[in-house]
Amino acid sequence: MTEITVLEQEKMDAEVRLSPKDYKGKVDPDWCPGCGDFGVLTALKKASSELGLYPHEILVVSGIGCSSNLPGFLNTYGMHTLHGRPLAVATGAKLANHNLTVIATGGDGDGYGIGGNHFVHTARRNVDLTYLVMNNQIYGLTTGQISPTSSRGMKTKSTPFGSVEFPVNPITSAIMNGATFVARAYSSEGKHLVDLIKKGIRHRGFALIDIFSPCVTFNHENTHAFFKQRVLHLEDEGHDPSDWKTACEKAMIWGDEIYTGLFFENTERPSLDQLEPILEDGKPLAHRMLGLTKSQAKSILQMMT
Ligand SMILES: Cc1ncc(C[n+]2csc(CCOP(=O)(O)OP(=O)(O)O)c2C)c(N)n1
Ligand code: SF4
Repeated sequence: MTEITVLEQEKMDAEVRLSPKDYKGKVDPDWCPGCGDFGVLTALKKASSELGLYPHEILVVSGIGCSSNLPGFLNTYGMHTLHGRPLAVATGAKLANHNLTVIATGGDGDGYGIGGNHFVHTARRNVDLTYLVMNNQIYGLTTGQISPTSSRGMKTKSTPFGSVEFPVNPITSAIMNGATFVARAYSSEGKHLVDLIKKGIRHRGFALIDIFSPCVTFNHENTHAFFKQRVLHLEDEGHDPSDWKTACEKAMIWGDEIYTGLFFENTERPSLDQLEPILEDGKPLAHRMLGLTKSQAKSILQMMT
């Protein structure tokens, strides 16, 4: 019989003990009633409980936006950083403590606009974190301007005659730039989303989950009714996630039918922390002794204050 380690036993106990309520933060969400972001928050709590992760094992890092307020509503470690910068902070945190489950959250403006450069490089480096982008195809917090994923022709406050721009495709961009787990979901399909978040967290490498999360206040085109009529699941069609060409083709479809599910997965490529020689042996960097004398530590602290 295989011996169960203390850690494994703890995890098994945790699965019994921890419920989604245990991840609820002290502050209640201030989102508009009906905002798609509620579904993402609920799904993340459920996925964490089903994975048996303790709140102290999770760090959630966000940028700026309505969706980026999410870590504040959770009872885990959390950081609300600068607009478009959660992936840089999340990468640093993962390398400093590679035992942490690092999750980055934010909106389409945050992630694919101002943070687009960071998105490309985090995918390319295959940093082991899960990135949940609440894609409402608009800037919610700043009250309804077009975002990088807004559809061409969309009328907003900043485009009263309709947007002339072509939108970014997060799925094909992520695949082309080296992300090793690329999925899409719809925030009202809780079970499907929970399943993808669990798979994304378990995946060793950069996992993007682009989530349609309607802004009920400012986006009057991509509404819940819009997605309910159109969303299809790749799983129902027997899609093979190792087939990147078909993944890209399915990701380009936008109209009466829009695909969700796991488009692409590559389990072969090592993640950044697996390639870093200094992380090969021993504890995470955050738990290692610095090897400084008292006076060296003192002078560094003096320089920093
Ligand atoms: C450097 C910088 N530029 C602009 C802003 C203003 N700003 C705050 S949130 C935001 C857009 C948020 O949109 P998105 O990321 O799609 O999130 P949502 O609010 O829709 O969830 C902008 C432009 C800012 N805070 N910092
Ligand atoms: S403005 Fe839009 S994105 Fe922001 S909380 Fe309201 S519904 Fe959600």
